Amino acid sequence: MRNLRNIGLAAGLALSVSVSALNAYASEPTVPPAPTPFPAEGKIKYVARDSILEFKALPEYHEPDWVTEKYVKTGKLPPVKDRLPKEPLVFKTGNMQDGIGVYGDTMRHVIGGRPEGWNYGAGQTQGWGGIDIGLSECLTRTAPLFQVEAKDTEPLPNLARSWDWSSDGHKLTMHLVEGAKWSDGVPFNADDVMFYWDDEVVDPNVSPLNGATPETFGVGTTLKKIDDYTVEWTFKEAFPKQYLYAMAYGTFCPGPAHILKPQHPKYSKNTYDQFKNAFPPEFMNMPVMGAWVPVEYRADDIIVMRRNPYYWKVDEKGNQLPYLNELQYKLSTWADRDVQAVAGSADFSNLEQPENFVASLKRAAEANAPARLAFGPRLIGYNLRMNFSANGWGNPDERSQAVRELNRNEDFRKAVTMAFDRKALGDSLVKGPFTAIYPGGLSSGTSFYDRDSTVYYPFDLEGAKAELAKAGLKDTDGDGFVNFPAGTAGGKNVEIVMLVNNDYTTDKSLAEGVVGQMEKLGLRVVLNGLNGTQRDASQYSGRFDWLVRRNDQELTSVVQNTEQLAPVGPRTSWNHRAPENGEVDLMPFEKDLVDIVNKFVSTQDNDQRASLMKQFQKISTEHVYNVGLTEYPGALIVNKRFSNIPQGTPIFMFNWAEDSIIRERVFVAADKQAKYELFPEELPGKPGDKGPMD
Ligand code: BQZ
Ligand code: CA
Repeated sequence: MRNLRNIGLAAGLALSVSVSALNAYASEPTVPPAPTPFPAEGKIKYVARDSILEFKALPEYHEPDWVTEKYVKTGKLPPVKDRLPKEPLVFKTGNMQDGIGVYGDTMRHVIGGRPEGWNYGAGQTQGWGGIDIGLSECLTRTAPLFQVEAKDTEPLPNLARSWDWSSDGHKLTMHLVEGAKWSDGVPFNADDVMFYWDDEVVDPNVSPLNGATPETFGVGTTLKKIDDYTVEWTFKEAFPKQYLYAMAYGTFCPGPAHILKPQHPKYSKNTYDQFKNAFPPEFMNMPVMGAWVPVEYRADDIIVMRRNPYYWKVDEKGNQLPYLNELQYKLSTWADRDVQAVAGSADFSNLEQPENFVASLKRAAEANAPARLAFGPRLIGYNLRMNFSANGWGNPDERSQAVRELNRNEDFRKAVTMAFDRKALGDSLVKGPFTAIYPGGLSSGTSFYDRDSTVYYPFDLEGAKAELAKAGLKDTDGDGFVNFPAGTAGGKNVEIVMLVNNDYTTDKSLAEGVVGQMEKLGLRVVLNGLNGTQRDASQYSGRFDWLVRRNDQELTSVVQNTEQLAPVGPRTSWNHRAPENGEVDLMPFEKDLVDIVNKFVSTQDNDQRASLMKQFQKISTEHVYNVGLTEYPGALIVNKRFSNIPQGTPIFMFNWAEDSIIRERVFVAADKQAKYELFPEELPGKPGDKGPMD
């Protein structure tokens, strides 16, 4: 009602005041309304960080009987104890909800992405949905930290089993797991780490998937090999413990140097493109450190992965993990993943598209429902992001350049944010208590969120139109859409091209909502809908004016992908990067955001970190760094036959649930095992061979 009163008031006064004074009565910035309480089911059981895992030698080791019979006794594989590190990673039973597991069965995923190839380090996607998460082991691991209190936590050891800081805090010595092997039996060591760092992160011609750049680990940071199992980081700041998060999934997951290096342009006649595409989806048995290896690929149908016989993790009884012999990834759509998971023809889904909430809830509530469905906190959110680069990122044409200049105009951004009826946007996805008014900035579900530091410009179409006029835009030809000023882009209607991920109904629905609501403001927005892979390519190269993008870890956890909060480096922000060989043309408030993020990274004082994030939230929302659209809770759907699914796992926080549930510890009790395995008693073959080992 507040808005109506405002408009009434403003209209009443309009008789006696000029348009310019009208702005004074546009609804004043305020804090977002308290979101409808949404009781996240499955309360998280908080545990101590060191109660999850450790590295140690055990008196004996075990493997599935068929591995011994078919592979070890026939000499095809060495005994399991020779396939494990001296001190493997041991998952502690106390942290396993259903205890020690048994071998057998498969987990059937459905995904909406498609594999470009297996060269993750050169930026190829494998189709998302947990494939790359399952293949890639990274220096540290953070996804399971959802169950550890935020204040006293630190990333878990993984490929890096321990680390020590120098007394002045500028050097970090990292000790790698010793004696672990790639899935083809070749030793893992510091050469793999250094190839990823030197030839995939630092090499400006290579962009790893999930966007790691040298600045992800701090401007000026260096890394060097000390010996086969030791590497040493050198940082400009002292004790920047924050970067241990960047050494987890997404940004530090080394590939097999023995396979990749020979294809890299620095060591071959290949071009960078040939390097990136050297391992197409048909290249089977790509060596991995992950628990499962791709052994079968049928385009638009399925990817099948079989257990890695050299996997370097065990349970406390010495059983080599994983318990599940196989993972399947049916190549379909993201919406189909929800449908199949609740129907029982698939085993797992992150319910993240509100259009599917009601039907999924109904099916999961039935007595014979095959799957459990549990909502978590409101951590799924969407932002409209404007391209702030006015110095060439993405090579804009005259029209696009003019739009970017508008994007950099605060009156224009205020007009846009005030023109959004966020209640209507949320209701267009799903009615009920799920969606909340989200003005942008940090997710309300993260521990760093502070509502009082969040500036919200309430829906006020008249006020928005006044702001648009202040930005110098008028509808000079009376067709309902404002025009560029004469002499800019031919004085034609402002036309904004908005990049959208066509793989999601939700992204498309929100984008259509944006087009409709901007039309009421008098702004013409044109959709550029691409599939996920093409959308990522256009976005990373800056070929967009506006972008509708689902929030990533920097807004849902703050400590993961922190560099993406602001343009702290030339290629770290989602919507503001440097052109080829230039600087990022930061606006004054962006400089403040960069300073805050840099301070956040180099302090471990929890109170200071909390207060820095309040400052970040205030500045970024006040200056409309991004335009929030909506936020809501996701739900985890897992087939009931699986055990060791940690209670209350959020579908997204430090990473997605495919990582957080720790799939290598998940098992199916013997009496519940189904015969879904497609390659029973088969193991991966040699790199490049077709299918499993013959
Ligand atoms: C989860 C996730 C696991 C990427 C992807 C996809 C890409 C983005 C994002 C999500 C999918 C699922 O998200 O939607 O539930 O399974 O894979 O990686 O949206 O297009 O580029 O950031 O994670
Ligand atoms: Ca016009």
